[in-house]
Amino acid sequence: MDNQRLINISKKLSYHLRHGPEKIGLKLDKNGWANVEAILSKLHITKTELEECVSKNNKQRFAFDESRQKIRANQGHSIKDVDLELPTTIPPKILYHGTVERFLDSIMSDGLRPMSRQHVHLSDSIETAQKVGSRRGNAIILKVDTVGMIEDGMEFRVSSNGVWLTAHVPSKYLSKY
Ligand code: HQG
Repeated sequence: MDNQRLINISKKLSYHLRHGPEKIGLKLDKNGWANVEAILSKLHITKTELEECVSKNNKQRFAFDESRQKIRANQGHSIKDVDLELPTTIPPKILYHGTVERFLDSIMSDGLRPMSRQHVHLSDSIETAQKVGSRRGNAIILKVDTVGMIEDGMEFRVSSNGVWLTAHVPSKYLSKY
């Protein structure tokens, strides 16, 4: 499959598995799984193409279940009633968030909010935060004091593709990198 087709299918998968399954009449279960056969027929793609999208995806955004009959997005959902049931985990002492200057005033007063997604997305690498921020302009990197957050009872989870997730980062745990 050529790269452009791979990207196109991947974008459709991201959208339907995270945000709008109903737009193609797809059903996700409570843990976010969709039936593979349903995806194939609704997106008009072959099983081989779907497998290639999953294995070659640059961020490993999707995963099959053990039976390989179900597929879900590893993170990034906006659908409220999907629960990936990830266990809480202790993160590295510092995590990073890439954003842009125009959001800073709001972030520094209100903290990092999930906005349209279920969670605030954080990374353990400056490089990844840089890439995430650069999607919107000149990236500004924020450091998150996870030790302080955990002491204060906040929780972290990590998706199977390595994105750190939390509900809210109050601004007192944030500083500019
Ligand atoms: C900002 C992509 C104002 C936040 C990426 C961000 C990531 C606030 C935007 C993943 C705010 C939300 C997630 C506040 C947060 N006031 N702005 N209080 N709190 N923001 O896309 O982290 O390709 O939902 O800084 O690579 O940018 O989809 O989050 O700029 O991993 O797999 O509000 O999405 O991955 O934007 O990106 P997003 P994000 P995928």
